[in-house]
Amino acid sequence: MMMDVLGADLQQIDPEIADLLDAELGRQESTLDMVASEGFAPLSVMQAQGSVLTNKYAQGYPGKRGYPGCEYVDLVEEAAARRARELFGAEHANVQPHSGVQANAVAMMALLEPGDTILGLDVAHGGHVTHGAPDSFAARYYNPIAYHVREADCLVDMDEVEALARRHRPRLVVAGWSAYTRQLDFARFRAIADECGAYLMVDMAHFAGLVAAGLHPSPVRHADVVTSTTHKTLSGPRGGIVLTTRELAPRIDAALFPGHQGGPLPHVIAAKAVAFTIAATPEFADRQHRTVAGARQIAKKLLASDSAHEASVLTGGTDVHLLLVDLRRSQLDGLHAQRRLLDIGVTSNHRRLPYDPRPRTNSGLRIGTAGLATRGFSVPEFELLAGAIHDALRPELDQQTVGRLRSDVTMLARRHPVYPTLRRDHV
Ligand code: DSN
Repeated sequence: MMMDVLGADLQQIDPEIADLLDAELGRQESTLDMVASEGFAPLSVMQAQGSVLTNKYAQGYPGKRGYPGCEYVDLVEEAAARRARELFGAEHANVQPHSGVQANAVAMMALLEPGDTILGLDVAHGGHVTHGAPDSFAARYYNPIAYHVREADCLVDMDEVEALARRHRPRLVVAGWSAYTRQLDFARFRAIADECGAYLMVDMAHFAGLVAAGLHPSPVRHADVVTSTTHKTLSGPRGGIVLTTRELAPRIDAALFPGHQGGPLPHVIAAKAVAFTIAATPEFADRQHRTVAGARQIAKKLLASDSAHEASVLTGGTDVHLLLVDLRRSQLDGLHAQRRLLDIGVTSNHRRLPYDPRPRTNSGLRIGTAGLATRGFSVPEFELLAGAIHDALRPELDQQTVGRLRSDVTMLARRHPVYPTLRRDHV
């Protein structure tokens, strides 16, 4: 008998992949995700993303598609763009980028000619690869100059930004980061860009959720272009957006299509629309508050340590959803510390620190709290977890302590399931 391929369940069609998805659900439920660039998409977002819109080609923009049958896709994209504009107070939103990298590439293509100079934060100092790291498309097509954080306090050195801008006259100044824990001075970046006749682009991929909740200054009124991912603190589907002015909108849209891609992903655009609606709610704002409070709590616990050989925290704390554990004086390196946390059921990622004496194995560990706040963590849970992280990063650690810490983590994971209605028997 022929199998009903269109109607059959995944488990029936492809048990191998179905079992792997099930196993991944189990991993997400039973461990505590503290990778700072990750979050959990609500079921409603995943429903939109797993919808019939995946079947539709919609090259172009609403009302100007290369295919018929786009009447509903048009409405979905218009809703997503309108919600993004309203959420962030932007004049124009392009919701088609498949990722944050693509959003940055589109913005650069719209504003620059090949060979133009861009000024961005050094990737080893917390910048993103697309801001001009060697081997990135930005380094291949443009001329990247890096600014840095100061060695003394690890804060972005705005005097250096200004001096480099005066010397190199960049066409684009990029503000934004992948691993930084303080708020940037967007007004000063704007003034520096204006002085040398540059565009200002802010990549808010990491802190977009905080901006939406009013917990972080918005870059929108300062920047010519703001790019973001829609996952991370926004906890929507994996994807990107570009926000810009009415004046620059045609250039951004043309750089995306036909500049960079053919058909957009209408199912992902629908999921972005759902995520923007959720991000405008008081519940979302409360979650962002718990996110920042949790990161501060963990930082406080690590900073309270009286041993000079234990983990510390870069910049002495955090204003955002992540902290950077500073292991420069610890015998543990970043990779080792990442493994320590994994052993107790916490996922985080090691990262090179500015002025890192161990550039290969790294002296930093990046820990984020957005995912756990989405799971419902608040002060008491973050307090307990802060103690577990602190103990796990002590230079000496015995197996008995590992077992105790792992039980604490398992208890927290059980207390806060991610997707209770999807749960099987994992935790
Ligand atoms: N921005 C990276 C991160 O922060 O993990 C992903 O591109």
